[in-house]
Amino acid sequence: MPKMTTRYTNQQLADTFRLIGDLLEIKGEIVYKTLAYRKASESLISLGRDVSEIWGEGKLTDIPGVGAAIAEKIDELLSTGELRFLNKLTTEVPITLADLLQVQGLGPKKVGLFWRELGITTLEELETAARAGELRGLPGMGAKSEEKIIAGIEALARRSGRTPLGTAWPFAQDLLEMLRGLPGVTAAKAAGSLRRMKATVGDLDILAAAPDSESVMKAFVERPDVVEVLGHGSTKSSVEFANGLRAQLWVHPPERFGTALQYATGSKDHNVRLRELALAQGYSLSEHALKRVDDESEVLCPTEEEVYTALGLPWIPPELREDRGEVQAAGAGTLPDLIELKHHKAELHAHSTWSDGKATMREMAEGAIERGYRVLAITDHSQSLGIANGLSVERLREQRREIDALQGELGDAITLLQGAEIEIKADGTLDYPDEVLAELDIVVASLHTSLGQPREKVTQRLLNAIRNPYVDIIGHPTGRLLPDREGADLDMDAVLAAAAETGTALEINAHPSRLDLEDIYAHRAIELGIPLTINTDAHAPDHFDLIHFGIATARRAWAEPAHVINTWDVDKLLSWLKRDR
Ligand code: DGT
Ligand code: CA
Ligand code: ZN
Repeated sequence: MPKMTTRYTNQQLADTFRLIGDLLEIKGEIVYKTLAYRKASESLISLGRDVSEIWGEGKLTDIPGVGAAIAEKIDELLSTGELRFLNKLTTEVPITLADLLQVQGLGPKKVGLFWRELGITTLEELETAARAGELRGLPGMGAKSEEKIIAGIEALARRSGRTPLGTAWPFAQDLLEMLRGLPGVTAAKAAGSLRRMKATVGDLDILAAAPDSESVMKAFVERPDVVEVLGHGSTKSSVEFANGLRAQLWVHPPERFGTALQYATGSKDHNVRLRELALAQGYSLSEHALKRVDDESEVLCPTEEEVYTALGLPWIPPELREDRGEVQAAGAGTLPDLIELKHHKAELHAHSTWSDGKATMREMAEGAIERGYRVLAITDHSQSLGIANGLSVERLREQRREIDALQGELGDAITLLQGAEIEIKADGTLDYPDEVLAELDIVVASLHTSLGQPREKVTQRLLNAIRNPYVDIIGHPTGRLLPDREGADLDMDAVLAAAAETGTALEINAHPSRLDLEDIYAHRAIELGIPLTINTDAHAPDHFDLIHFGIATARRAWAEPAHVINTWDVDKLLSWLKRDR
């Protein structure tokens, strides 16, 4: 019996073959090839026995729909935990294209068409293109089919449990703007996990201050994008929107807005901690007021600051309110002096048309200058990432000449760095040799492929990259994609220990589909003295504006400006990049 190193359920094997079938079809393979994978997938799901058992008996080809080629792949998966065929396939066809097939009415032909013609690889990009009317120019497409796609994507979002902050946040801003425009409303604010800037939110909690709630509630539940009213009261209403998001609105009188906002912001655990503190000082704290326990007199708090002040505390930034020691720190006067957007002065992970970016280096540089950046690193993909038009060594050197020329034209408006986002390959080696890395001003190393490897193997890949003296930054360390795709199964203790030893910076990738490192790991990185870096991974100048999601994540990690290399003076940053290791 072969030695089994990895456990795969029938379902996982079936999913793998289904994925292969999907990707091959998107790629444009002939139908009978893709059918074989689909058939094997279905057969594995309805099989009454464990595939690994049958494998142990050496009888894989007895399974209906499993021929020699598929049996070989099952064998490879079960004995090595990997499938070279799939690894190679995903360097040719982006794995995220499979998500597009979940959209009602979208088949592999259309998905392949969008990908080849417009470079669309994710649901997010598809939605943006559909909303911008960019699909209708393609064969067989029109305004109607764009609408259908948008509706299909929205229906998908309804099914998934939590919503990425990047989707919820702009939508909440829209709700707030509408509420602020209503007569009688003196304030409107987001609360709950959204105000705490968690990477994903369960539902939206919105607060409005108004002396009279009735007309405000009515306007809210009657919004045209509300598909269901789940509750309609005078202090609280909840609704579901067409995009699948649910929201509750609380309306409170202005003189009680502070306690209401404090309560609804949470988190629950933070509130429990605060109520304990209040009780110890002779108060009960509720969403309506602070009340003296002895004579039941109320202390009304129109603002949140007044709630915290009444309890003898400085105001605590919402991002910290997770009961991770913030109430104690506030009491002791040791709250961190959190990083803010204004401190962020350098973008160190950005792409251009040299690889898969949508804008030229000049356009990227101009966008960075407009936003007040002092430094921009162009970090295009390295050679093995074929799907992203990764740069050969020759093209990399050609790009250097262009960057130098551009720098000459731009003068001291901004400092351009030539970098690369190099692949950490499936075997753990880096995608350029050391002597090429040595020519670059900055090196970001990232995992994009074979994220599903077993913990030991995928961790070792990251450790190799961290220990390479030319690697400055580990980009989006776990590779997770929000809301549902988990990142690599990393041994984070080992990763953090290695980064602490080498001083390699770990990235908080600010793109809302990543926010990776997540807050808890970034917090531990700070405790270990590991430099953090926050970058948008911009593929167009607009993407620079996503940086605030990364800053918020850093704030949730208790980051102060000095912890984040993007805030450093240019000289300090440049000398750090040249540090001896
Ligand atoms: P979510 O929506 O799952 O992302 O998480 P949150 O934090 O937005 O929680 P949610 O929507 O259940 O409740 C919103 C806020 O209301 C929460 O942050 C604090 C407050 N809250 C809700 N239930 C309780 C409770 O049982 N006790 C206390 N003290 N506060 C609560
Ligand atoms: Ca919520
Ligand atoms: Zn990137």
